[in-house]
Amino acid sequence: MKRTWWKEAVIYQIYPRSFMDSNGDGIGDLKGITAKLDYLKELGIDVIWLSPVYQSPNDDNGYDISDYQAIMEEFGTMEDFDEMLSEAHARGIKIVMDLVVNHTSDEHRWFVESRKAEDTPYRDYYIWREGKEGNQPPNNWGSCFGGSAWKYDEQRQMYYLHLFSPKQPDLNWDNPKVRQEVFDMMTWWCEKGIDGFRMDVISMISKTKDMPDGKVNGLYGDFGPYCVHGPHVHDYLKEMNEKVLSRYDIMTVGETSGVTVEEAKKYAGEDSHELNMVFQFEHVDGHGKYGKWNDERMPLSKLKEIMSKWQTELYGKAWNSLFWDNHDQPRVVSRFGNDSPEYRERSAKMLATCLHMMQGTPYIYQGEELGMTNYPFETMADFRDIESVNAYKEWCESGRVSHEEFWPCLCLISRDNARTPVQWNDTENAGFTTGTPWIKVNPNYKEINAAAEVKNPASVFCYYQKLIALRKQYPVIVYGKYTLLLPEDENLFVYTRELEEDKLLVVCNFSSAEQAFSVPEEFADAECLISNTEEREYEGTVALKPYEAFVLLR
Ligand code: TEU
Ligand code: CA
Repeated sequence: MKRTWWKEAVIYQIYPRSFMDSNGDGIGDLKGITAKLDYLKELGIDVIWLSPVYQSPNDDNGYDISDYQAIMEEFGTMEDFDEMLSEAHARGIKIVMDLVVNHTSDEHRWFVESRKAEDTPYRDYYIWREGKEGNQPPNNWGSCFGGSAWKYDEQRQMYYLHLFSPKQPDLNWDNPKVRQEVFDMMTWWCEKGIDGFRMDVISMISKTKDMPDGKVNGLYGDFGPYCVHGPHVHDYLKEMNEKVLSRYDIMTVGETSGVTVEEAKKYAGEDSHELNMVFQFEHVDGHGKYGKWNDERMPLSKLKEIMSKWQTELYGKAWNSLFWDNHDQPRVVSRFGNDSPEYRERSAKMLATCLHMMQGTPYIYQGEELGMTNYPFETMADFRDIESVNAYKEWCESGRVSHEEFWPCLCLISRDNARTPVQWNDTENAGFTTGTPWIKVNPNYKEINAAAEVKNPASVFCYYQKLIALRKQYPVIVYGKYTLLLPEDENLFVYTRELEEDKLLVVCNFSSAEQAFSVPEEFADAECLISNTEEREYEGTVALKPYEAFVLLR
């Protein structure tokens, strides 16, 4: 298997709005990121995935872009960006940009032109359709953020497609002019010296020509079969690779919601000439009574089956990305661990061990390295995310589901759990801002903050530091072959990794109870690389403490 820098890297995702505010307006910004580069260097990460910083009206917090080659005013200036980029590079940290090109903002000049009644060069830059009889939209598709996926435009007197908010019109990738505009913009950023792209919902850029009603699921029809992994998605990515990606030493990761292993091999195959890797979502996609708004915990055997499938079926064929958290997901220690005072730290370390010893490139979401938890929402006024606010309207205010039923699901799964400010220290607003934060700081910042953790060798931060250092020291962690043990066990996640004569044993107790585990004979005199409890011998049958994790190397 070819060895490359992006296979050996650890990536850190920054959601700029919530990372660090340098000018007291309560909103994170580029200068705030620059001020924290030494902290990231100390953590040991190699690459920053920067969520969008481009000009945007912030209907979806920057995932609705009105100018791809200008910086959002609230985040600073292009000079601030250039300074951050050079300061990161000076520390050996690469910068990967978030490329959001399935859609633009409705305030982008392309859309302003496209919606004009008279013909303009931009007329076919988006997906316009006539409505049905009686002012009905072209079909029954629902958008990810609630409501119909079509909006009627008075000026052009047609409907346009928006798989997300009405302020996020989908681009028409079948139009070669659109593709060339995107490729030119990507080249412009590569010429500035950035180190790659994370590609937002890139699996949705090719739609079928026919757009029939979808299978009704709740209030609206499903657009999936017509808009996800569409007829030309691989043609367009191969074109992007040929015209841009192949010309730079950059890394790419596609956000491919709904991707299967087979599809992933096409997007990220060693010789597909498309992307380097993709994010799959099987382990975090909720399919509960209210769709993703589901408060049932996934059985460990199911989680192990999903993670192991990706580990074994991509091995040697395509490259895995590894994540628990991002700006769209609840905090992993609250979702898959135990965020009680007694077990928060140990379960956070256990989850980190489980993920970081796997095959693939690991992603750390801002605050995950501190063991930050979900937010204790009290009222709807605590929420900022368009998806959460619209979901409550669509499920509760519509009367379909009672508040008592829906509230726990919303609080557990809301993307706002990941968007509360990073907790830097125990001063007011956790040192994130000297102003009023755009979203409330988690009140547990007094106990959970970076200042306390960087100097405490037993902290979650220092544990992540060790995991990152181990990945750099032992190629078996990056390139070793994965094998799951005890597949049926509902409490223990146990697997091995092998590369030449090195063999790892990774043992994670996902339960709040003590569990017996028999260390395989072949690991009798193995070296313990890391464990989340005090030093002890791992041989014979051991009584694992709640959420105990350890790694042996022989
Ligand atoms: O997310 C797309 C996406 O699939 C998520 O919205 C997902 O459906 C849900 O939020 C979590 O299950 C990308 C970005 O990551 C997200 O922040 C944007 O809101 C969205 O695209 C539109 O750009
Ligand atoms: Ca600011």
